[in-house]
Amino acid sequence: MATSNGDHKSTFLDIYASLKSELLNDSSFEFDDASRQWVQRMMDYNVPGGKLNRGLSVIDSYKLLKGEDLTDDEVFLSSALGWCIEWLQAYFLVLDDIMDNSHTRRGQPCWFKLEKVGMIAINDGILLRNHIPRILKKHFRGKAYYVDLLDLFNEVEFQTASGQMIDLITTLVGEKDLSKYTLPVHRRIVQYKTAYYSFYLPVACALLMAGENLDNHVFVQNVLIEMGTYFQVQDDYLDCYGAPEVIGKIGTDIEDFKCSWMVVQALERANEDQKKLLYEIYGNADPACVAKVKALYKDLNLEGVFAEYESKSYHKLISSIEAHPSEKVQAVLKSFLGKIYKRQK
Ligand code: GPP
Ligand code: MG
Ligand code: MG
Ligand code: MG
Repeated sequence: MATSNGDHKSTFLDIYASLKSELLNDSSFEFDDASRQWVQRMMDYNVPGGKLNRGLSVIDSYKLLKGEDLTDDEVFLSSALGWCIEWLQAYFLVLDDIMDNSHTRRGQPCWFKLEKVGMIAINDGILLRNHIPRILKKHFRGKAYYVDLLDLFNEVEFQTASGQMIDLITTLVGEKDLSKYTLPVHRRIVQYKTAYYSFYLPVACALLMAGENLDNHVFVQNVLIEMGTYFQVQDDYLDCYGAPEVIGKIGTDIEDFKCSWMVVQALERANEDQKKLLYEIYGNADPACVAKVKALYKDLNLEGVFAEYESKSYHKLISSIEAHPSEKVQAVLKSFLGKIYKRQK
């Protein structure tokens, strides 16, 4: 079977160091000590500290598609694409944490929370976003799939920003109305804000490297979107039940009046009194209100509802994957699913 993440991780981290150093010596900008130091610290703080699942998946997926060991050059290129996704994620998270008014991320204060950073974080997010086409230009300009790669990153960024937009306008302060929080609304938000960039993008990068035309892989895209939806449901669940020391962030979905899978499930199961209570207190940042919402989730046994959802989704995904004619593609999809099934962080 496939090489596990662990085998590639140290090489992957070495490649981060080399991409970073290229960016810090970019000839299109005259860095001085202060600006080089700022960008270096900003990248180190925001880019490499996550689980790296998305980035590592490009290498793993490409290896499974190729069916044999990768050359050093292929390891470098698939890792560079993996890092582009981690850069994209860093850019999204820096900005998302401002928009969600979050406290911590990956076990440290959110970047914008640092005293010296504040709203400079917005520009840092823009810089991180600009690093991606610079990495792609330097390492992929001569490849037959270069244009498709640029197009892929542009499409996926657009889809994610659109998902973020519906996440945010659904939550508009002053228009707090729980009656619009339904499963189809939730599904639409998470498909766009999470699934494309977290699941489709890594596999699509590997497919492009393998010389495939993405138009022939709509089935794969659909499976990955299902997987991404399942992943964001886990994220919503962990926002409420995950231990901050483990997930590295403090949940804010209840305070932020988010259209989370949790509240949607609660609304489906609540009796009239419970609904009334939810309408009154959901979105109130007072810790006593947050605690009451969590107690209601407990009364409605959302932990059990989630456990059932998790196992159902897993089995559905496995049977979809097994319907794919290519064993290599099946292996790519199963390996990705294996990385997230029953995740605790
Ligand atoms: C995650 O939602 C969504 C994103 C990180 C996409 C952000 C997109 C932008 C264009 C900024 P979340 O808020 O539930 O994630 P978390 O729980 O990690 O904060
Ligand atoms: Mg958000
Ligand atoms: Mg957030
Ligand atoms: Mg979340």
